[in-house]
Amino acid sequence: MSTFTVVEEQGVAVLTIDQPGSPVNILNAAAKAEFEALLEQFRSDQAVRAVVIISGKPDNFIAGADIEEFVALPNQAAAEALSRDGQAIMDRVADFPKPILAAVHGSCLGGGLELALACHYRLATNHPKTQLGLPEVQLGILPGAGGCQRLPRLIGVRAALDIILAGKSERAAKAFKLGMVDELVPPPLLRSVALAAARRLIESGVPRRPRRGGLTALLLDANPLGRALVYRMARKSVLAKTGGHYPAPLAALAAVRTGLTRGMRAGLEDEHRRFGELAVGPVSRKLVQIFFATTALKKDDGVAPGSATPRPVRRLGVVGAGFMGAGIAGTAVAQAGVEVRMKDADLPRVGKGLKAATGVLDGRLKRRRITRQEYARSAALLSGTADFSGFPRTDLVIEAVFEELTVKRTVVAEIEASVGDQAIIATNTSTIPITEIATGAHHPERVLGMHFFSPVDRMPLLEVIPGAQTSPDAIATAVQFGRRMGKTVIVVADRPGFWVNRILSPYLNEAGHLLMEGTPIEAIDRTMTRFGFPVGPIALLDEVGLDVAAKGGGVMHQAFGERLTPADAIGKMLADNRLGRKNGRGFYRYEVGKKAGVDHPVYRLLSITPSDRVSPQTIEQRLVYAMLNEAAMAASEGVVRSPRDGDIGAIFGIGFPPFRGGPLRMIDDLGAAQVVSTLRALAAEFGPRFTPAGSLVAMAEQGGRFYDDGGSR
Ligand code: T1G
Repeated sequence: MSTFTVVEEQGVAVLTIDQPGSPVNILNAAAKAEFEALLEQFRSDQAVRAVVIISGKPDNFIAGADIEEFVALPNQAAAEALSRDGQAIMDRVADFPKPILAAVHGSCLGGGLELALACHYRLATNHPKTQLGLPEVQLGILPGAGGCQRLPRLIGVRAALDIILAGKSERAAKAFKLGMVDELVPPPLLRSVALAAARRLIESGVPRRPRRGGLTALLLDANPLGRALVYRMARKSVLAKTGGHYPAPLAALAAVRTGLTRGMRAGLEDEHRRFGELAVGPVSRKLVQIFFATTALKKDDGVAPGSATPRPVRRLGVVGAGFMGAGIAGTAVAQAGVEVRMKDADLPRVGKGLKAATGVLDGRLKRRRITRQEYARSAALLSGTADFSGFPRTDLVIEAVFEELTVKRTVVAEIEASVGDQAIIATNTSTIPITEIATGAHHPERVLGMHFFSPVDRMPLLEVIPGAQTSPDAIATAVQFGRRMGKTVIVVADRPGFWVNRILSPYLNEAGHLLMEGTPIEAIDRTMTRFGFPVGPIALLDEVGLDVAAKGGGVMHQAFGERLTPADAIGKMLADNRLGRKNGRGFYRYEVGKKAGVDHPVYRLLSITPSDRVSPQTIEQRLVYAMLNEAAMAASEGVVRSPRDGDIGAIFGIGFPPFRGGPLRMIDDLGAAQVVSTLRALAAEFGPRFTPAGSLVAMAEQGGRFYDDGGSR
């Protein structure tokens, strides 16, 4: 079956790309061969005077090169060749003697955008699903089919680096403004407007594109000295963001620079050489594993396939209009586009909650992620009540009231009394067992946990927690709705701390122990940001809030005993009214809401004299191994359904460094035997809390692993 179909209309060949059996178009070997043959046909066919490339998929133009194909490459030379061949195809398009136009609707990514860039003219629909971008660095590679060369030539080096180095996608309107797209079109008109553009190009050639950006662009983009400054700044910003752990952005920067300094040919050569190096490197391997894991999670409802009928959610109820409730409501209208009814005890509170929920939309409008019309449409979906009116029509209710078992039970009973007999009730909690909350409910099979992370609109993870009696239908409903809210969803067991807080707990405790031994706060946090976490553990405590951390730590200590004994630090901090960032008093100072340096009086408060006695290696080892050990233990208890879920949860929930693949992947990479022997050494020196998990010891003895893929994907 072929990927392309051709229809000729008045001298224009309309080439529709529609890969059979695939939800998206992918430039794999077969598609590329077919495309090249068609190009040769168009070259010699006198009747064809222009070509329009358009997609037959509903919301996708082309998703790029085939990721499956490039992970299977045997070595660097093969990867280099793949990139070189891709470049050659794009060159053929760019040099084609007749105009070729790209008519883009839906995602146009990676090699897909590189193809569009090689075309002589680009049209795109002004639809939110139309996104143009070069996500390659997110896979640990660089745009390897000429993207590092053509994008900067088209839109200027600064705008191009902004996209390439972050692996960003832009909506059509922004892409048009940047000059990536020549014409914006409403979706139903795409084909006819593209045909008209093709005829224009046949008559009068490709129009000259005006240089954009005025004087600044002239100074920075168009002259070598200005560009040298741009490269320097870009490099600095990449290093600040990646801590030097991710080679792809720097390689892409170098390929762009080579091309603009030494010409297109030299640029392409540098580009495919660097692509080859990156594609077989360890970081790309990990990032691709994460891509496949998140893709697989998009199809996993957390129950055995075919065992559940998820309910469609058209109306959501949210009980509790505080910070979490408002975040949930705002994210639900913005992402899922459902009606949301918010309930709290009185109308002033409801009003405040609604305002905070609209805040999510304000943020998106400000960042131009949504248009004014979309803003208005989403805001109109929000309404509030102080008495459960409207709740009989909800399909799912999420409660986000105070973390207190009796309060939550009462609220669940109130919700049950006011909703229809099919509605699912979710409780947002980080510390209370779901089964206990569901006790006393008339329909515990329709009650479950949805643990959102704060701030809800920003944090990408959601833990869904079935109670002892939750039905598969309820689980699948919550998982699917979480995905509609834009979350990556893992289903985890109803054990204290669930997954994320469980593995976080010993790590934060260990940071507390290190601190109480006199390790400076900066030394602890710096060591872990160097390891690759976005923030260090002490700064994280400030973010979470020390009251919240103390409560969570207490629950974990009670559940797991000795091993999870919290350090004294937090109690003393709380006694001094230090709650962290939220009251501007924590381990760090906050000046007008911005984090400043370490708050030195804290040392006196905790009766410590900071010293550099403990080396960064030991700090790292104690913190990381505390987490690895707990992850292994929790995994063996079945807290996560698979190592994949555990690693994705750690990466998306606490920012575990993606290039390390997650804690369970890291254990596989280190080897269970090595992890066990390090833990034993730590236990001998620092105490039994480091005693290796039984499952790890067994794994070490049997030479077992968490993943059976041998680390390849
Ligand atoms: N290669 C292989 N498979 C892909 C793919 C790709 N590029 N893109 C999607 N898929 C599969 C995916 O695994 C899933 O498979 C199915 O398509 C539907 O995807 C030379 C080298 C396009 C926004 O990084 O971001 O070009 O599970 O569930 O939510 O410089 O997929 O059904 O078997 O995610 O509608 C750069 C990656 C490649 C884009 C659609 N491109 N894809 O999202 O569907 S590298 C990317 C996406 C490159 C060049 C370099 C998303 C999507 P299955 P889905 P979706």
